[in-house]
Amino acid sequence: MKASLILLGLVAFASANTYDGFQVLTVRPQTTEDADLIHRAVNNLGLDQWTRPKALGAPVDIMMTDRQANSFMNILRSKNIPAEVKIADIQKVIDEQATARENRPKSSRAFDHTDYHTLNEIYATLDGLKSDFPSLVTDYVAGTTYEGRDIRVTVISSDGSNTRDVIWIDCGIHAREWVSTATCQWILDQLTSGYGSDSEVTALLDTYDFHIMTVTNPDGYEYTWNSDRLWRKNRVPYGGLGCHGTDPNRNFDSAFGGPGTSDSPCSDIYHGPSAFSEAESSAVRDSTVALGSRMKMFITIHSYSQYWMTPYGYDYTLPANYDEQYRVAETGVQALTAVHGTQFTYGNIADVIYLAAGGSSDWAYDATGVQYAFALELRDTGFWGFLLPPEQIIPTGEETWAGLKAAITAMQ
Ligand code: 0X9
Ligand code: ZN
Repeated sequence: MKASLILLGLVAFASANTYDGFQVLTVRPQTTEDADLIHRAVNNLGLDQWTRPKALGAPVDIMMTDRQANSFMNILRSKNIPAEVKIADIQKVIDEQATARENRPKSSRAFDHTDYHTLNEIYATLDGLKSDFPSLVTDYVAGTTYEGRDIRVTVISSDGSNTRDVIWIDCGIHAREWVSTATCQWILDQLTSGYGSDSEVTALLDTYDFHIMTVTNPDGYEYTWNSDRLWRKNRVPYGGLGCHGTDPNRNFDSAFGGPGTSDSPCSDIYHGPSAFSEAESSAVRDSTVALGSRMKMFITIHSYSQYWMTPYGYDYTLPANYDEQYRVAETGVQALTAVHGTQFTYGNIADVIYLAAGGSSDWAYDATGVQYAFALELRDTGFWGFLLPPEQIIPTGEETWAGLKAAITAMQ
């Protein structure tokens, strides 16, 4: 008995990914040769590139071991490519945040925006919303994941007629982007607590229904809590190589398999065996297609880098109504910045970050006819990256919600 318990403990420990001896470097390639060199190093060493901006001089954040960083730094120095250590000890940050979480007093409020929450806690809060606001909140299951979890959509509607125009918001399609999931919870809280008391929210909910997918990738999210804090994809085993996961945001039928995707199941940007092979992308497709012409805005929320992006990501062409989408994005960003001074860059995906095919917002714009399809990257610009401290959940929620309200109101 004891021996098997010990064994179980060992197995559990062995399966938890540790980031001991890992750091994040920021590199600023100055020339296309510099960018090529970085690209080759990332590919050859199989490094986890946290950001992939295409502009020369923009910070590229890359996670690697201390040993890799030493030799990489030597090469960069010899080529005069600016680089610095951004997060010196990743495991230390993960451990400190976990300890702080254990010691933080638990809130008695249904929504507790002072911390991130497990999948079970989030789903319990969503259940509670239905009983607390029976005339405002319903939900549906949009799909079931490989590991058997529900992918849920919460519907906030003040008339329940299912005929009003709809704002679609999904969060957490990438598991490690915790502030995205937290921001959907913030938005749900504002909508439900504000209806009838906050005039802006009331006006919005007298015009629109909101369909909110708070945890788009629940298997991945659960995995970031139990095994690997920095997991990005879903958890489907592929390729017989012991690798798991498709990037659901490369799996939409939108230039599937094109630039900025990988056909290796071991890659963080693996596009999957075929378009919509995955439960997460299929759930977004099925829910939004079912809304038909009711859907007026499609918003998918990621982190990090502080961008507000319009299509396209699969190539450099611009959508037919680019000027209009740009105007609304700009209005949103101005309102967002007005709250805490947070700067956002805005424009089409391919120019703001990089080419990436198979993404949800490109698909939504091309396939559903929605005229406003935005992909947001929330805080920060890399000081904490995916490990954004919980103290920043509320300010992030405040500014993002202000930006979204302004954008929705600015739509024509
Ligand atoms: O690469 C992505 O999927 C997103 N960035 S992230 O760092 N959060 O992974 C950007 C998505 C942009 N949308 C499309 N490429 N369609
Ligand atoms: Zn993402």
